[in-house]
This record gives sequence, C-alpha cells and structure tokens, in this order.
Amino acid sequence: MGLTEEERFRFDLTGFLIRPAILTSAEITEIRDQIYHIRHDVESLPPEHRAVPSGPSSVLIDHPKVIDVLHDIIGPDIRLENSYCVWRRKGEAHGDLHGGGPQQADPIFGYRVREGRIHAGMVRVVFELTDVGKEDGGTHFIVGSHKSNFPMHPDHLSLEPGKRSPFLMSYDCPAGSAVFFTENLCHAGPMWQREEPRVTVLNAYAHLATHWHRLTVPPEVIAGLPREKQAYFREPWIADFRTRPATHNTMERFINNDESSVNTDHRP
Ligand SMILES: O=C(O)CCC(=O)C(=O)O
Ligand SMILES: [Fe+2]
Repeated sequence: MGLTEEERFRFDLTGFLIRPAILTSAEITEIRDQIYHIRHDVESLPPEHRAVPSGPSSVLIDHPKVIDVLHDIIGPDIRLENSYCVWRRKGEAHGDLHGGGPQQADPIFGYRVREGRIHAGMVRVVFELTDVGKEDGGTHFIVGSHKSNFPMHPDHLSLEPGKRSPFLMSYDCPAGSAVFFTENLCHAGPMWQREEPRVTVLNAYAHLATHWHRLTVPPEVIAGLPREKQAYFREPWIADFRTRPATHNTMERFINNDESSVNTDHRP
C-alpha cells in the first residue's frame, strides 16, 4: 500500500494525482442520492445525514485507497478538517485560479520533500461522482506551482479559452475516482460544461497539529458517525505533557476513550 513510485513521481512533479475508480457503483449511487437530497430536499434526510461526510458519504472519510496516500504525503497523523459537496450544473463554477507560489513557506499549506519523504500541508481530495472529461470543467491546476518560488504571474491566471497557461492541466476520470492535490497548488473550479451535473465531495485533510478551516460540519453529523470515523475530527494536538509519559493524541486513544472529544466549537 502507499504511493507507487510512479504516483510519487507524478504527485511531486505536478502537485496532483488521480486514483481512478476506487468506489463501487453502489457507493457512487448512494452518495449521489444523498447529495441530491442535501442540495434539493434536505428536510427529507434525518438531521445526522444533512451534510457530508455522513451516512453513505461517510465511506469517504477513511477510504483505504485514500488514507494510504495521505499517510505518504502528509504523515502518519492526520485529521479531516473540512468536507463539502457540490451538485454543479452547466454554467456554474467554483471560481478562478488561486493558491500556489511562495506560500509554500507557510506550515499550513507548504510542500516540502526531505530525505525521500513528502511533507505536504493541507491536501484536498476531490471525489468525482460523475465521469469527468478533460474539457468538462473538472478542477484545473497550474502544474508545478506548489513548488514555485515567485507569485503566480497574471499571464498564467486566465481560464478563458485561448488565453490559458500552457501549464494549466485537468484530467479525465470515471465516476468514483479520487483526485488529490496539495492546497499549495494553484487551482480553479472552472465553469462546468456538461448538461449532466458535476457531483463531487471535497475533503480537506491536514496534519493532526494544524487546523485551517473553522469547523463547519454540523455537530449532529459528527455525533452520528461511528467512533473510528469521528476520530478524524479529533482535537488538533499531538501530545499532552501533563501526564508522564506524555499522552499522544492517537486514533486508538480517541477510539478507546469515550471522554475524548471531537472539536465541536461551532460558535460564530
Ligand atoms: O470546485 C473545484 O473544482 C475546486 C474547489 C476548490 O478550489 C477548493 O475546494 O479549494
Ligand atoms: Fe481552492
């Protein structure tokens, strides 16, 4: 398990990586159905399923073909710090190119490699639940920008056809694929071009010690998850030195200790 040599090479070179078709067709159908209801008829769902990653979409929290990649590119101790879903119709977009460049010095976003190990900051995993073709308007990336030392140049920031950077890349993949990218990579969610909507779950994972997004996953959604999935939302700390030896904020400790809490501070 873990990244293959080719995946490691590709992710380091470009800043993104696809693992095609890691979900079963039953999983895809059930998650799409949940997202349809979240976006169109949320009251029909029980409160604990009214946002991702719950119910059918909770399989995405700790999918083995995702977690092994994250352990190789972030480290052994990770959290899930944000999750949202998209039901994007033709003509709708997330927005323009953003990120990339010198913010790699930042510990939240930074991308570093030492002694053959990748240490990425936040990593976004896009679960595509629709077939995506290169021209359809899936997530686009300025490849290599996760390591660039200068701010993104305006000549490379256009999404307009004919004005796009030669370094702008997207992907094609079947429904059920996972697209990983370091949040330090300059990226965009451009206008979706197909009649069939783009249905996607986007999870942001980070090192256990960091927390960028204020938590938006509703408390009842987290409360409805099994303990081993709640563990991905445990508080962001590594060691408690009030005990001897120090207590480490491991997955196992969280699962075996009913007292340890998830990060549930949602106050505005
Ligand atoms: O919608 C997309 O394809 C990209 C989303 C994005 O930029 C993000 O979640 O950071
Ligand atoms: Fe983004």
